[in-house]
Amino acid sequence: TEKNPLKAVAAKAAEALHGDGPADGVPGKPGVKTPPVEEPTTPQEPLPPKPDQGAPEYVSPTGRPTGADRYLRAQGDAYLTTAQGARLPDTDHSLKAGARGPVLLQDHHLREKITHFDHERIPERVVHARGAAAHGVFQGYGTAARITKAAFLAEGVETPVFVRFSTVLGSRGSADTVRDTRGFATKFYTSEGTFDLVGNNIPVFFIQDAIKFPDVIHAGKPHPDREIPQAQSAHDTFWDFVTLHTEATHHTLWNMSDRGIPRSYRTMEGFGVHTFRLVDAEGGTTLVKFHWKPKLGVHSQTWEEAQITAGVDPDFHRRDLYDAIEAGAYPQWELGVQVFPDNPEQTFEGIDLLDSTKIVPEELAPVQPIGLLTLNANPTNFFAETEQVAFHVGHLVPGIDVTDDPLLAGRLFSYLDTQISRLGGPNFAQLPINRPHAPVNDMLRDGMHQTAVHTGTAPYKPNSLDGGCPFLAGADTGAFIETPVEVTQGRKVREAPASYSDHFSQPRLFWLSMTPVEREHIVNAYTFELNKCYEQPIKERALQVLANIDTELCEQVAAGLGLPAPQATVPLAEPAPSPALSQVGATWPLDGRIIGIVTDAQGDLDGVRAVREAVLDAGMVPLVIAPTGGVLDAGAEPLQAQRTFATARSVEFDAVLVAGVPGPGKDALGARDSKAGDAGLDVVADPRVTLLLTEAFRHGKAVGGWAGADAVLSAAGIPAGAAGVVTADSGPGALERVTALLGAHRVWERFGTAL
Ligand code: HDD
Repeated sequence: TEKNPLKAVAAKAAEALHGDGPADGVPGKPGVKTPPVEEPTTPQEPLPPKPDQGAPEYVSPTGRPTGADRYLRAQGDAYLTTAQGARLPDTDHSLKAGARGPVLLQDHHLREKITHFDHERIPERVVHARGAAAHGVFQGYGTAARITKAAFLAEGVETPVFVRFSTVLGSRGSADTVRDTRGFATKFYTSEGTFDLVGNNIPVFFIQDAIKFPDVIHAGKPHPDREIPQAQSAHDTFWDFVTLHTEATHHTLWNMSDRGIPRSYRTMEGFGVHTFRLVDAEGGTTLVKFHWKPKLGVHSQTWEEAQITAGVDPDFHRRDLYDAIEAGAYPQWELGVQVFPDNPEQTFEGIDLLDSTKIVPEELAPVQPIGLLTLNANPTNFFAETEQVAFHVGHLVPGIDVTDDPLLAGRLFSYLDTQISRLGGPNFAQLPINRPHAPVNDMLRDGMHQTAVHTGTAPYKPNSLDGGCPFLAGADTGAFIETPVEVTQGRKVREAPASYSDHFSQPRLFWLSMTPVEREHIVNAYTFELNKCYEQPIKERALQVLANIDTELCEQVAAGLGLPAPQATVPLAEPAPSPALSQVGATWPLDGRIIGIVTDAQGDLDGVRAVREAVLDAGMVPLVIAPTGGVLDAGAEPLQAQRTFATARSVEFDAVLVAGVPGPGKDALGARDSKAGDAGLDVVADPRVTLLLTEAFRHGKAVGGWAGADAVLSAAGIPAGAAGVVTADSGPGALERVTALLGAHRVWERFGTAL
């Protein structure tokens, strides 16, 4: 009896074809005929043809149609082709010997498609792998013309730029809001060649000499045996290194401060870190440190907020930058310089300008604005632009030169070197994002990924065949000429200058410049990170480092670790604090701030509409949070929910307002309760609303509402009359009060040791 149904089908098919049953023997054997196979699976009606897919209207995250042709078509022509331009009839099925048969090696389209896919990824950056970028424009104020001949810094000159922000330690797919340093790299496509300012959001670095870079990065990256933790400094190898190598103390302290968890790329300062040498038209030189000052102020998340965000929206900073630019809230920074005389010692007020672990307090050398950066366009393609952009501290233009900072010297080697393996060869400058806007006329030839078709026969100098072309430029024809600084002849040594051994006075300056709430955050950060370490000696060593910064800091962290606080082993200096280092105390513009408005169908929807309009008018972003998605209220102007109780989380909002109920004199809680049945969900009782409000409250955010919203707030356990809790009769009234609070970024009074 025949057990295998396939054989039965085959036999039947063969009988139908040949009428004499299947041939005996093995198919494929010479002389043995293989009968065609009848389709053995259950026949199906073919699926109905798909309707034509019209491109949807693009709606921004704020719920507003943008009208933008943002979805540029991926393909430029009507017909799909191979990479060689042959039109294709099908890209969904491999070429097979029969519908159920083997795939044929002959299928050139299959092989091309899969092979290309197999090679779509390039190695991620060895550091700063995770990033986001934007295009923009830089406008020189002309104020630097006195000290540099750099053309792009002249008055009114507009230069296209591309800026990439990044974290340092995490892989490409890691979360944005981890505690880490942020990169702030700017490519200026100037008329005299490309200038890259490759800085960070922290003005000092972990190490003084580039030869230590592999050490600090190996210590910070995940443990090599199990590759954890991802994008974190809270682990033994990191703290092992930074407590043994105490020149890292200053940078580590900045990391443990709120600077390590920025609210947004748009609210970060940037620093060139090293001292650079500017050269004027007469060859005169000045030493400077570059600063980027964000127009929106310097703001951070709280630590709990950052942790929640890493889970609920790991792309928080990337999304924030993209959305802001798309919404037209273009972020801006002023470029400024601290200016120092170029003296032979290269020190200023006793501070070694060649030591990248030291700042010069702004109170000693004010930051003088020299130009304005505006980011106004998102990348079109992440890979082509953000991933392939190649920065290099050696991309300099006439008027900007380097100093002998040993950290900078190693970087001058490293950046070019890394691009060669990351971008697959020496021709990465030909990639569109890396192409200079100044004319290029080099004699570099061939190599991997050469895309230029060079003409001529004489890519060498001197030559006679090209009439000696190209010629060499001089100072008067725009050449980049290294500044002929004196170099003191010394012995070859592996040593650092004496001042490089001061590892604690500037960390102390930073600590003393912090407000109480910022100090509390620092204590909490050290306590968290060190409690994540397993090794007791590392914790003890870390406490010794802290004792050398400040007794109170050390004692508070020691208490959190359950360890005794050691005494300082160095004299504790008493530097004058630098208020410029603090993030607390001023009032900042509100552009792009996000206001969550909680409501349900029973809420005062006209009030919600009015608040939305007022928020937009103030350059902020309103997001309506409702029990479900969809239209809350049709009306002439439909009110749409942008977030639901399930998708909204407090971390997204800078302030949260609860809509009141319509009509005068109603008890909100009662009104809402009585209608709870109709609406299905009820704002008052919903635990997700309670979570939203309590988190916003705990993170020092302004919360409030109008016309009865106090019942919702009190149901969430938020005490009426607490600092930064505002209610008013109308939506716009409540918004006005919230807006007044937002200028200070957070309701700082609300923080206490319990938060
Ligand atoms: Fe670096 C990338 C900033 C020291 C070696 N660095 C990189 C990026 C930034 C910085 C922002 C990302 C650029 C991008 O978005 O593509 N790095 C700094 C700052 C430093 C610093 C502010 C100290 C003041 N770096 C530093 C040292 C070395 C490197 C001492 C090596 C000796 N950095 C690199 C690198 C990277 C890089 C390996 C990785 C990817 C890349 O260059 O293009 O070459």
